[in-house]
Amino acid sequence: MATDRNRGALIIIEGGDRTGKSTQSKMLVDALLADGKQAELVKFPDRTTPIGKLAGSYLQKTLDLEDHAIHLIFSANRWEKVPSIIERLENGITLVVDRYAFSGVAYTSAKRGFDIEWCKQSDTGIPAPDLVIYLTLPVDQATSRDQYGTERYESTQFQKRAVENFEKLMTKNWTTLDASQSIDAIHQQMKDLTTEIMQQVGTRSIEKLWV
Ligand code: Z5A
Ligand code: MG
Repeated sequence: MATDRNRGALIIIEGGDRTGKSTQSKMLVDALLADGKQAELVKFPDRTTPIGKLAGSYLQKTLDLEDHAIHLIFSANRWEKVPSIIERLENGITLVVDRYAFSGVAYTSAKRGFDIEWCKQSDTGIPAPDLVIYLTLPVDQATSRDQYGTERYESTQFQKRAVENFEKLMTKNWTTLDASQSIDAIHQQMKDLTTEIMQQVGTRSIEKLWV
């Protein structure tokens, strides 16, 4: 990486189901672009690649996979994007990522017989975020939002266990936002947080997650 050039920031948007991650990720990228910043949206699972198509079929319940195998598929879907993530960050592009390894760990470890440390291993070494914005909403409110309920994992008990697991993964570069606020209010807070981090990353090297 050229040391005299500012890199982009790696901003992760996480949270339980229907907390507004996709709505906010898109709004954030649009706002950064409107301000003349370089920014792109990344989404996991990326259901467009051959690996991501397996994850998509699993979520839509048209494909059954053993629980360890699907965990590794979600991780592989991130690893296949690592070269392009690093390249874009080094080229000064800020990436707003809608779900990342934290979802991978939180959802798999909500299954019986999985511990968090095992779940973290397959994503260990992918680019570490500069900021994680974690959206919180009581699961009962999330389940009443539009489009809830047909994919795998969309049950209240499973979601509650996943949310507990997210909370075990929090570190100091996480910021929690109340997802029951209005879409615009959340957006403004996310934009302020992101702008501040973009100014801070400078030429700092990209770290590796959980290393
Ligand atoms: N999964 C996994 O197991 N392992 C992994 O490694 C990864 C994922 C990466 C699908 O993910 C599943 O994959 C997910 C985790 C698992 N399982 N579950 N459960 P996905 O990201 O593809 O899921 P999705 O279909 O995009 O749903 P989502 O991400 O949960 O929703 P969202 O993006 O958070 O919410 P939204 O689409 O922006 O908004 C939902 C609705 O709420 C919509 O009608 C909005 O207009 C409305 N909304 C949004 N914000 C607000 C506010 N502030 N107020 C009121 N209404 C709002
Ligand atoms: Mg979404």
